[in-house]
Amino acid sequence: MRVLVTGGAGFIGSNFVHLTRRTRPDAQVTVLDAMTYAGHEQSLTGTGATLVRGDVADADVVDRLVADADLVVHFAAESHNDNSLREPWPFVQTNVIGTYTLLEAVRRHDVRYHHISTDEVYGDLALDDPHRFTEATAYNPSSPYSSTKGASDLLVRAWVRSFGVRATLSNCSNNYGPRQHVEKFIPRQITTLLDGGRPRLYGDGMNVRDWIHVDDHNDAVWTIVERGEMGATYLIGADGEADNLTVVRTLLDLMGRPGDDFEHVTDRPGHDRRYAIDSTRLRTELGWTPRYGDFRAGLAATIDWYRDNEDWWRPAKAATEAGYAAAGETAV
Ligand code: NAD
Ligand code: TDX
Repeated sequence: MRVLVTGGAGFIGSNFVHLTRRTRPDAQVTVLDAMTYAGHEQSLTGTGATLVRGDVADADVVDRLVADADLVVHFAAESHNDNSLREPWPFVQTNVIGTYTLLEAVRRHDVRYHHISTDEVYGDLALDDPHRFTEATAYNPSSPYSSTKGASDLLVRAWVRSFGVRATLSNCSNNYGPRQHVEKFIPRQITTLLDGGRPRLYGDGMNVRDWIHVDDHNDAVWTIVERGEMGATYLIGADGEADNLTVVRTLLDLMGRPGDDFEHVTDRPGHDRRYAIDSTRLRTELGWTPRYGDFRAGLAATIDWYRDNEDWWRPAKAATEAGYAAAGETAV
């Protein structure tokens, strides 16, 4: 099978390529990646994948690559909420126009398509809300990032209904694991701690995210690609709710630092309070279960990865921190 993976030099996409190499060694993988600040060529070392540098919104390169594929898995996106608050345009261009461009190509060439999306399209929940997100939850995105992801999901659904495109969709909760950019919460705190600094918690630190190991996410994606109902959406989650303060305290403990050795900083504007996924549909209809049940052990392994791979993250660290400072992040 010839698989085109967009955004395969990023965090989740590169882990998808590694997982595919381990579990489906006969697949021929081509990665289409614009190699933005978030793309790392090193992340594909040893996978045997062919890397094509190009933009998912470039109809010519997309058409050529889709024509030669049996399956497209679309990870490419501008993915960071804080960046979307500073400069929304690249999010509209890549997440909306890029998805449109891919949909037109898979429609033309009748190629199977899987769309990677996020639980953030559903907005947020109160801390004491007994409900979790399901496939029936109404879209209610908060940020420029999540609204462009929601828009891209709606394009996919329309292309399925109007043109018979063979597509499935998945909306996953917060991923953690190796090769995640240092702008994101967990790698930012780990690398700051490795540098002797103090973790930085937005606001009161009580915001809740539903953490899943990146390999569990990608295993679910393969399950949906192979067994999912055409046109359907599946929510992917591993019952991993934790507030940010607890995550920071766990990292401090694992790295031998006192539990209060962090600072509160300026809150993110419009900061979603809580995400929580009910993945019953995926589990009951497709028989999927997560394998990484122990979040603390997963965090310990992630710390080890960043400790062992400083050459991977070091080049981006100073510029990322300078970006946060320039955006006005200050201790409160
Ligand atoms: P990432 O920022 O680490 O990687 C994105 C990749 O896409 C990078 O390699 C980048 O170079 C590439 N890219 C960006 N613009 C492009 C363009 N115009 N053309 C081609 N390539 C382009 O992101 P990630 O965290 O790996 O997220 C991957 C996907 O998963 C995204 O669609 C995101 O919305 C979704 N998602 C992420 C999470 C999470 O916790 N990180 C959770 C749920 C869903
Ligand atoms: O330094 C920080 N301090 C902090 O308290 C950073 C970078 C974040 N935070 C908070 C904000 C969130 O409550 O930690 C939480 C997680 O933040 P991010 O890593 O930026 O993730 P989030 O905004 O939840 O979005 C992520 O999950 C859903 C991904 O970046 C998205 O791509 C995905 O769709």
